[in-house]
Amino acid sequence: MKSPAPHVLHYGIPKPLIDVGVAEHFVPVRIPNNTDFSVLSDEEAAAVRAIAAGGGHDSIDKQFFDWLPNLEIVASFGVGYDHIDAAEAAQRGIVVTHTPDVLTEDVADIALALLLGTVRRTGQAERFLRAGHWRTGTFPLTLSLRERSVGILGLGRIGKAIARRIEAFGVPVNYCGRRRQAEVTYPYYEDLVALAGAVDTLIIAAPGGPSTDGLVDRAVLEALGPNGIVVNVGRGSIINEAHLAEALRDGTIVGAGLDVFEHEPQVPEGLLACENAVLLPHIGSASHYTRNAMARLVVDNLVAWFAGQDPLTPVAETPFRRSAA
Ligand code: NAP
Ligand code: 8YV
Repeated sequence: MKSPAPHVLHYGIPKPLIDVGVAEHFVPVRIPNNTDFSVLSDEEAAAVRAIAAGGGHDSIDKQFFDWLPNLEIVASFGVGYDHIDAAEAAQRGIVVTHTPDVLTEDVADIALALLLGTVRRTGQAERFLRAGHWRTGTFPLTLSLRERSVGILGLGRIGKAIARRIEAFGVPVNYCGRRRQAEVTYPYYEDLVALAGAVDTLIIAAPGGPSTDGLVDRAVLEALGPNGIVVNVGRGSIINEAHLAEALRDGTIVGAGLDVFEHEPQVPEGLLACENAVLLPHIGSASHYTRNAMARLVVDNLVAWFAGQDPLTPVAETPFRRSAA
């Protein structure tokens, strides 16, 4: 007799393609507003063997794992998984998967859009035109990418895709991370303040979590200097937002382009008040093409796991294999 299809909880901001994939292969389970655990009986919670984590970054942690005693896999929509307690999952033998690579190029594109928007003030120029000011005057001259030098914090998949684009613009690339990478020739800085002192444009593509929390603070911004620009497509928590708003206001640096914020969708008033900040609502991966690929990868990880195959894209903390078992 065929064994019954696993029950899969689709958690987080709903993604229609994940819904379709889960419904095709599994028994879908949902909880209203993502928070009301009590709507599932103990028996229903015990039937859930997987979470398909849709959009958003609500935490998936010990409390969740306790609540779902037969959980085997969390398939997350997104490459960053700082909202998932992967170490705790590993302890319990629960595999966590994410969606690397499929979003890399789109996120790198948005980093460049933020950089150009900040340096050439394209957003302000468009608002100037729409307001009719062009009829009576010209838009003020702006900064330029020429004679700039870039430092990348987090030279991983996305960081390298950004570096390739920056190189094509003829701008030198430097980087900072926890280790020097043998496969690249860009100058390496172990220390972030030293990197910031050597460049005038800092682009952040590192993950969130305790190891990067508040890394970009007043000292880093002061080292960047009055011609300094910060672009962040990593996680909002990496920047001390109060220090950044102050630095933008008092001229410590000249501009910032941000796709991510510490407490999304809240954006600090201090940053909203800065005309020299370009602010986007976390749209790095938000194209139809990329979001569809991410949703497919979420479902494909679940399908592989329940077919007795290795997960396709597990996170480093949970390198569990089916084939080796
Ligand atoms: P990745 O390939 O793992 O790259 C992350 C890089 O960060 C690695 O080179 C790593 O290098 C470095 N890193 C890790 N911890 C660090 C630390 N404590 N200090 C300094 N560097 C550190 O990941 P990815 O695919 O490029 O994604 C990077 C991040 O981008 C994600 O985690 C996510 O937060 C963010 N993201 C944002 C969007 C968006 O829509 N804006 C979309 C996708 C991803 P070392 O290990 O050598 O330090
Ligand atoms: C997603 C992201 O928008 O992949 C990531 O780490 O930040 C984005 O691609 C997000 O994870 C979905 O909410």
